[in-house]
Amino acid sequence: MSDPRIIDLRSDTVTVPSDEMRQAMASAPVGDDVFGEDPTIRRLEAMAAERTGKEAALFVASGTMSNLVAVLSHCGRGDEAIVGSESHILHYEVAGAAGVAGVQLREVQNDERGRIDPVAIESVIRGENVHTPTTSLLCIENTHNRCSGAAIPADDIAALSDVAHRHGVRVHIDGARIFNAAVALDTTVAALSAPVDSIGFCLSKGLGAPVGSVLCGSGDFIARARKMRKMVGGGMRQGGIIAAAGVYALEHMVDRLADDHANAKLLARGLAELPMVELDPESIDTNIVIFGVRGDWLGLARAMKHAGVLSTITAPTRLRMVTHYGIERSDIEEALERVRHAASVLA
Ligand code: TLP
Repeated sequence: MSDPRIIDLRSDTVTVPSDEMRQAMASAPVGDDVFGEDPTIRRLEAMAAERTGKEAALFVASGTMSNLVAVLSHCGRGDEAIVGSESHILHYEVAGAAGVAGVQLREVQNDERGRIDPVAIESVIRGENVHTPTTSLLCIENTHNRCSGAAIPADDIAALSDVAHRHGVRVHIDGARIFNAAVALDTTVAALSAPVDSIGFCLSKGLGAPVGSVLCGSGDFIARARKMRKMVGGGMRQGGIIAAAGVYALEHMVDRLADDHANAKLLARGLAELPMVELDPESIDTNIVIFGVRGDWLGLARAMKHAGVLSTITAPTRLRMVTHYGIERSDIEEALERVRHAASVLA
């Protein structure tokens, strides 16, 4: 290999903090957050509440913890939560809803753009019956990771929330990448969150912070969530050191997400030209590119890795590449060059 630099497109979770972000962390004022005394965490929570248009917010360790604490706070043991068939909660959170919260997940079909039919939601909400669990929560994912990072528009979220609320079911958004959705849809996170009861977003993905997510909702909901976070061991002490990276991320890292989206589009267009690849580049909304591979998909993944281009496998024959902070346009051009070569050797 002439250029040995690894181009890591496995996930936007691989970003490392910039010098400026590290500086902000080093100089952050801190205190004991379990006593409510960490000024930097309080500042981050106030900013997050403001950005999502909610009353209050809670800093948590991860996106997974944000979803788990939301489920614990919205549902009782033996309740049911409705989730999309391709949702992160269903596929990648170690069945925490069942294993920790005692909540059964009921799946409804996501289409390839991550959408859910409101009629399908209505058909699975349980009526009052001695035999059935209580449906207490609907979870929506935005952007939709396993559906190629599709951005779900505010109208779709409102339609789903209307159905749920009509039946007394609360609504949570797994907004791990909600800032990507807002940038792609040219709207605000508050507009996307307005119809729902709670939303969690991640700081540690495209926003480039090393750790952390924030769960947002009403004052009562966040008071409950604060207790649930403590229950799962997520009460932090001088966590302002890491919250400072989140403050920095919200202030400096949101607008640049548009570059990641442009790079993902460039990547998708290049990949789509390869005979082995099945992909409509125009369907890529944000920073996640998922493509089908005709023929030796495992061979292609291995050959790309050997050439220093890292991807992940989302399902047999399907590979994922994610653009992020630290990946420039020139890296995408170089990655495409290497992938073209790897594919031609395989063919
Ligand atoms: N997603 C990760 C992996 O877990 C697959 C990734 O590389 O994309 N919700 C959504 C929609 C996510 O994509 C993720 C992480 C999470 C929640 C969980 O966040 P963390 O990793 O902070 O627990």
